[in-house]
Amino acid sequence: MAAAGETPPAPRLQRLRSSSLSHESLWGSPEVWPAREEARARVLVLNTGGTIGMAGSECDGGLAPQANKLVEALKKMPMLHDAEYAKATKFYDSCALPESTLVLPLSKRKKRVIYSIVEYSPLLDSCNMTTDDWAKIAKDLETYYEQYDGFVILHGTDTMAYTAAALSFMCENLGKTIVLTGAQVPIYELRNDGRSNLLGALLIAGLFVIPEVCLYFHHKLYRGNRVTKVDTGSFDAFSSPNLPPLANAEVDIKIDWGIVWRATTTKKFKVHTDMNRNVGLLRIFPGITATTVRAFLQHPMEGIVLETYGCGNAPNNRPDLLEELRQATERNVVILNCTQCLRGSVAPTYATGQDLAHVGVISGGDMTPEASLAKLSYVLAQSQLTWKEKKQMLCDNLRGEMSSMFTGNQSSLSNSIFIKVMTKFISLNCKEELGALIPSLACAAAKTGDMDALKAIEEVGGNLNCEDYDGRTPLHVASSEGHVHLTEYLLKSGASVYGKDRYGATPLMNAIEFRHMEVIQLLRKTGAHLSKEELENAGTKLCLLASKGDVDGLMAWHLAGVDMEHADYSGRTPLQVSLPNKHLKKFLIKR
Ligand code: ASN
Repeated sequence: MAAAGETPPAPRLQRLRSSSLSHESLWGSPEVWPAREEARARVLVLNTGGTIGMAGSECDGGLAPQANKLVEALKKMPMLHDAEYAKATKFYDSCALPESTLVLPLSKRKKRVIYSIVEYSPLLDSCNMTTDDWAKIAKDLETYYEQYDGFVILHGTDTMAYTAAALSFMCENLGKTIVLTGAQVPIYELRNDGRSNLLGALLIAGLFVIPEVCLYFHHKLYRGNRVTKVDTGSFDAFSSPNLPPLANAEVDIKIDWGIVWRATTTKKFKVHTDMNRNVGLLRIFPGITATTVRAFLQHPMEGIVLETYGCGNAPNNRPDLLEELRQATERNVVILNCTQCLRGSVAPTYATGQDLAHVGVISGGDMTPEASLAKLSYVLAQSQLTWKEKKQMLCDNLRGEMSSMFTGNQSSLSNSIFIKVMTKFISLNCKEELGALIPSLACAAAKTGDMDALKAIEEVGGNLNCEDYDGRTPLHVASSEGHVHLTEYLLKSGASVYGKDRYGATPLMNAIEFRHMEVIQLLRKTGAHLSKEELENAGTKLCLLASKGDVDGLMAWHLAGVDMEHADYSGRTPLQVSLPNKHLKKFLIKR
């Protein structure tokens, strides 16, 4: 037995050591294999600037970003870099960007978060950012998407809500976690919020698959397109007035999985970097002149967010104003109505609001002005759409930026009849306990291929991306079983192709293992890919299959995107170790 505090050797490893296969052939080179006993996540940090990395004072020109300083400073902060582990292991071996790679101390979930930092040049105070900077971030996310499990964007707080909202639209079919964060006080100062904000963002991006563009600040994770900066002098600088936080990082990090937004598609991640710049924000105020409104709406303006009073009201005793708005909408200038109030939404309660709708102004529901502007800029850049289609798209809920009551109904677990009946039936005395059964029910349904059961669970608001006790999701199970239609249904219901079970396996690895070719193709189409580590070990697996003449097994790896020329640990390729089998050789040569 291991002594207290000592880690007992994993039984699986022990078994392998005594088997006839050498451990190198199964686990890679000796200096890396001990670390396999703990899971690792790779996070890419894009440092765009902001106060978190600033220095200076009011008397010497004010705070400004400092280049080439952050990585070295982080290396000296034990909570953000485990120097001992870094020295003892080649933890950065399979990182795309090893030069500036750091590692967090082991998390409570027994996972290492390894993170690489890319520093932008120049680093910016976020007030200096433009749509070109959003496009640069989006392109980097696309470039490195397959090489990292999650992403953190360091950003100034002043325009962070705008960037978060813009990126939420620019990132299409997102399947991984993207977290923006920053600080109110530079990380180099004694009392600062940068350290805990960065740590929280890294843990969330590394440990959880929350396929949204999020914003993490002061122990809370928000949906990026729901936030607004509300305080210049508090560490609690952001508010998400119309949606509760996605997660609270207190003693534990508690995710509210029921509200996590998911792309319901079988399309791959891509970014849309073209944003329309002929958009603007116009805040109505008592006495605003028709000349001001006319000037604001003139060519080349294509769309504006009109910030109105209360629940979307503007003066209706001002025919000159209404006439300017009417003429603009007739010229196909889109006018999106948002409230000036921090919380609440546009509603047809008053005549003063209804008269705006009569001149062609569209309701923005409960969207923030930041999200409305970003949505306008994104939608108006969709050159393949007609004006009518663009207007419809503005009313649709694209990324959870507006509440569902403005676009259609969404069921919720807490008020469903299903839950009530089940609660009575199983004699549980609280709904949460039944909610805890959902993962097992959903995985069982996925195992037997019971689409109706899955639909029933979904109808009552059950999360089909839930994890069972082994971290396995219904998609893992359906992929292992080869249920193609069920897999497709789960993907279209928002299931993530990037979930890893406690053994580190993704649905794609499960489908490869059980050779379900159609499922492999479907998962690949949706953006599933092997990690760098899995690809590095693929050579050994391929050689093993080739030496047994297993064409099906090889085909599964091939469909998963693996090159048949991958060599094993000794440098031999599958072709070199394959049996003298004509079909097999032909297969390997053709690929
Ligand atoms: N001016 C800074 C910025 O937005 C404010 C901050 O980051 N706290 O870059």
